[in-house]
Amino acid sequence: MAINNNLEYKSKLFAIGNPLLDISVTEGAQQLLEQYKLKANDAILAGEEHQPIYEQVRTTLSPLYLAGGAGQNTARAASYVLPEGSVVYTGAVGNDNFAKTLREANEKEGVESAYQVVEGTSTGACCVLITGHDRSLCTNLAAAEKFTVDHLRSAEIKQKIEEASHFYIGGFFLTHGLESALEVAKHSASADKTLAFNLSAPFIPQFFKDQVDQLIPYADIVFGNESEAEAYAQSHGIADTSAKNIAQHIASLPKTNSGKDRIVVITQGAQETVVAIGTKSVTSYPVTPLAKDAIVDTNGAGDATAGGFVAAFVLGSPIPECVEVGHKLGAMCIQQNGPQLPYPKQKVL
Ligand code: 26A
Repeated sequence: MAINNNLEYKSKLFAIGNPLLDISVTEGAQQLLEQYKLKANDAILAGEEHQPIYEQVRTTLSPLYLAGGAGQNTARAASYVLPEGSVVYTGAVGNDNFAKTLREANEKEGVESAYQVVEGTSTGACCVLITGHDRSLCTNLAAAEKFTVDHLRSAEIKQKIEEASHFYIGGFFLTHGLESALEVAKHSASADKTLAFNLSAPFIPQFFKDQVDQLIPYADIVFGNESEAEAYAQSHGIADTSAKNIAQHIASLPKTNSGKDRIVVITQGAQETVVAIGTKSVTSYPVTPLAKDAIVDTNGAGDATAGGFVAAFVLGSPIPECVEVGHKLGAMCIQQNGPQLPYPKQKVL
């Protein structure tokens, strides 16, 4: 492993996103998909028509309540690899039991919860419907979308941002938090730090294209999966929608901090992961397939993969090793219920 050149920073990774509690259903999921007209493999913001689903799941089924929120899952995964005290995560929560569960999960994984607590609101929730290897995510952001840039400007959080060497922003956060995302992004670029960004879901590059386009110039690392990359290509009029072409396209977009190439990582489930580095290279990395019956559920797999990659990157690992650690955490995650990693901890680096 290469030696980290960011030792002067106290906390290595500062992540920001929507803290959510996942309410995960397997038995009865197919019926709910049909009833609420949800796609088997998708992530959406809940509309009016989806609101009864949470109460229905809670009162008629036996869901699992698990820590979620895509950026928070990535923060916990990165912390699984990094030394104690390396990861801080922020986002907005209510003052309730859901937030308590999230804090406990972060604590178990060594992530510092630097939440903005919005009194009088409920912590956000994501209904997760598991059917086979697909997962459908239907989210009520609630407190999460009340996050304000003032929180980042408070003395306490400002200091944590100063102390960090790397930043991670979930694309989902751009549904409401562009101002805050740009605040962190501009700090990262001007201090020559590293910002990682995740496209998060097809609807982000599709419906929040302007926000994505405003953030990407500051991004040193961009993550996405094949359907998010395709949605990006469609909203940007890119005819060749292959993962390689889209990775190369995003990697070569203008960059505020022009001193280092942008790295774009496109995962494709069990198919090879594509990594483009600036205009220099595009490389495919095969994924070691898991036996079908070893897969419990795929919720959080992409987040864990991004977390593994980022953690190895923070530690100064070369790109192939970052990909390998990402793949290992992704594989470990899909063998658990929801966005969780196995304990006792397994060595991955
Ligand atoms: C704005 N939306 C829709 C969301 C999310 C989200 N995290 C942040 N914002 N919708 C689903 N998730 C989370 O994604 C994880 C899987 O990648 C879920 O909580 C789930 O844990």
